[in-house]
Amino acid sequence: MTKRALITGITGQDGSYLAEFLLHQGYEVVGMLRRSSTVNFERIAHVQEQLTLVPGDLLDEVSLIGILREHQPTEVYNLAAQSFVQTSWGQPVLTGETTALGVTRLLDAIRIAAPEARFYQASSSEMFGKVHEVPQSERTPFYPRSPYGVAKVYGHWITVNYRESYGLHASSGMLFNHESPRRGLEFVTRKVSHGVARIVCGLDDKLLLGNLESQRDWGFAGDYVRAMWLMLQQDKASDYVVATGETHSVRQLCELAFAHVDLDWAEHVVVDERFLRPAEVDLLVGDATLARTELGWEQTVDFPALVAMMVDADVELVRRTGR
Ligand code: NDP
Ligand code: GDR
Repeated sequence: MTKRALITGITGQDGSYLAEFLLHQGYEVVGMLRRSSTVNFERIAHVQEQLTLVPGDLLDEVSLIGILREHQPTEVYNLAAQSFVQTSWGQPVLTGETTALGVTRLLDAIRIAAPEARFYQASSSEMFGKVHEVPQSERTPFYPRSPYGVAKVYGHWITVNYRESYGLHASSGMLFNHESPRRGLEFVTRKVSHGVARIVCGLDDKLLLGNLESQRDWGFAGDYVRAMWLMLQQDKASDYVVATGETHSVRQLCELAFAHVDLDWAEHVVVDERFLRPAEVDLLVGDATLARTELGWEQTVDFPALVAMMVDADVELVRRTGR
């Protein structure tokens, strides 16, 4: 049988790594794009010829039903979202429409047009928020701390509900932060690696950041898309935490990233309250025992290697483009 995957959010960080991975596994890959006035294929340009790109939007269920009817995917990966936590305070309703209700629209479209398709929901460690226990596992209760986190809790539970109500093969991956040289520039790891590169190249002297004390469990995006795929290869759909099990502060991230190019972070990083959040998630660290034992998932890139990879890529980018 032809293995055909539909990816929503294919232009995003994870969408591009997942598309590469699935093409390598012999899948036909259909990528859903929302309409924009300019092309934003930067992350998928290198595989674009091998993809089928179709227009659609999580805000429009008709478009989702049409795509599913026409392409009949065997697997659907819902990676599309308003994914930036800070923006979710400024655009809480849009975040809810996309990141929460968008999941229902897609699940319902699957129920109507492709009920045999297996479904992956991109859930998040942000659901644990003000954490009830350390480390966080599949059994840890949720306490989201942002409109984004609240929307992801809804997306998680509607996935569980459609599995239990309609027997869909629907799984939710509770993924902790994962990064790469393709990470959006507004997220802290990339902001730091890109900022370091600009400072090394003499384009900037200071890097303005928010809370340096928050701690995150940071892994490599290329490793995490493999976990998504593994979930859909199981006979039974279920929910899994995916994480490295190590946590580091933003301060430690800065220390490592600046030291990689022989700079002292303290001479360049300035705290700017514009980047502080109305409510913070102080500490995340995941327990991925279930993913390791049931899925056989393993990470291949540790935190120092991830930071080095991102700084090297940004130094090369800034040198090449001059910005
Ligand atoms: P990105 O922000 O890089 O990508 C988000 C994608 O969603 C983009 O392709 C964007 O399209 C698309 N999108 C946004 N709104 C809509 C819409 N209304 N209809 C269709 N597509 C839309 O996110 P990541 O790749 O980092 O993350 C992928 C998913 O995983 C997201 O759901 C995120 O919330 C979740 N997640 C991410 C984690 C991480 O650490 N990266 C951890 C846990 C969960 P466009 O290019 O047009 O903007
Ligand atoms: P996060 O990622 O909110 O965890 O969500 P982000 O990189 O934005 O923030 C991580 C931590 O760094 C602190 N921080 C800053 N963050 C940003 N963006 N910019 C700054 O200048 C800055 N200074 C300090 C933040 O306060 C925070 O504590 C990401 C997203 O990919 C979500 O979609 C995903 O669900 C979660 O990871 C898991």
